[in-house]
Amino acid sequence: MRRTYRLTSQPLSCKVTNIMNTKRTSTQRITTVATLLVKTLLLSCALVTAAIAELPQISDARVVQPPPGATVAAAYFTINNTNSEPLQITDVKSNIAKKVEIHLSRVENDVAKMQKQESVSVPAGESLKFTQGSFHVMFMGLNKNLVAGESMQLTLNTNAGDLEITVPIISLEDAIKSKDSAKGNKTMASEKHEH
Ligand SMILES: [Cu+2]
Repeated sequence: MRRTYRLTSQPLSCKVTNIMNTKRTSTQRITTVATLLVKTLLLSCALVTAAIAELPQISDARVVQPPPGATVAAAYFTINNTNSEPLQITDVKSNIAKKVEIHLSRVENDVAKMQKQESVSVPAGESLKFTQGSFHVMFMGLNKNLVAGESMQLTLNTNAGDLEITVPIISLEDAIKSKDSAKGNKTMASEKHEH
């Protein structure tokens, strides 16, 4: 059975409250108990961190709200492969469009083109940016209005399991502010797709 993980776009962290600092103890016995508790907390945190470290981390996920009438949109994010094995993204799925594919943008003879990728590999311990002008998840034949402020679900099928990501939909203005080029949304519709 495939493993499915729900990922948020926030970095995961592990909080440990050091009870040694919050509880002043007067007897040796209580201090020992407190030390044991701290050790247990630290150990369980270390175990949780180890388990999480095997999962890829997704950050900065976003879809720019397409202009009215647009039939395509693209999702961008950064994926960090914290595992010691290469990560293979083999497929992408979402119910917001008829067709969902991984694309790579490139410029050939001054013409911007996008090419479907059968899979994308992220080397062990490295991260890969899905971004304007590079890798992106392309939604073609949108069957849902994408509204800024809302979010959409995207599933990445990988060799580490299926990663379910909640992707915030952002306005073009916010995208420009965060350096996603405004040009991007226009060229996205006019760029040629090769399959
Ligand atoms: Cu594309």
